[in-house]
Amino acid sequence: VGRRAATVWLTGLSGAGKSTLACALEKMLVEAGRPAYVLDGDNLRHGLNRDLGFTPEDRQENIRRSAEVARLMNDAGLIVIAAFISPLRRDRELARGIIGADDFIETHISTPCGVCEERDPKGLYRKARAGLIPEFTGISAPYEAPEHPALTIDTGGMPLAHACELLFEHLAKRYI
Ligand code: GGZ
Repeated sequence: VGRRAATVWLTGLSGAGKSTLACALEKMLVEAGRPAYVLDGDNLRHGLNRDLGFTPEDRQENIRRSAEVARLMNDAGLIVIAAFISPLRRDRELARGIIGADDFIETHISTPCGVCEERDPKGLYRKARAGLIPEFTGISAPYEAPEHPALTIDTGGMPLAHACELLFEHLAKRYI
């Protein structure tokens, strides 16, 4: 009763902290008795989306398929936490349309590019700077920040637990 499903859509640069935050929030929700599941771009690209690269067309298809999966999971009652760079506004609008505007919680993980590059957990920024990864978001491909996100979180400026708490509290009003 009173438990709506929703998709928390995390958008932001590689290394911004989307996956870490998504997993922490999933754990927090499940421990509170609320079924939740993470859809992560990096993971889905090993299976469902293994045929896709990083051209604008492939990124759009990546987002479209993943949004369709999120919607199915929402229909099954799960809270979905979707972690995709999803750099273009038009692709996020596509996802919003598939999932349904009422159930789509756009969250900007706004960690600045400099912080992400400093972290560089997988060495991708270094490779991109060396010209080894074409169309790398933030270096050689665009990132369009959301204009009216439901929430904005800079993981460079706060501890993980605090960021997770902000998201949980936002969901608590309607979805938990
Ligand atoms: C951006 C890339 C690229 C390029 C490989 N541009 O931080 P990661 O490494 O582990 O996660 C990133 C992942 C991005 O997948 P998404 O499905 O989230 O992207 S999108 O929404 O734009 O379709 C990054 C890695 O793949 N990666 N090449 N060129 N990120």
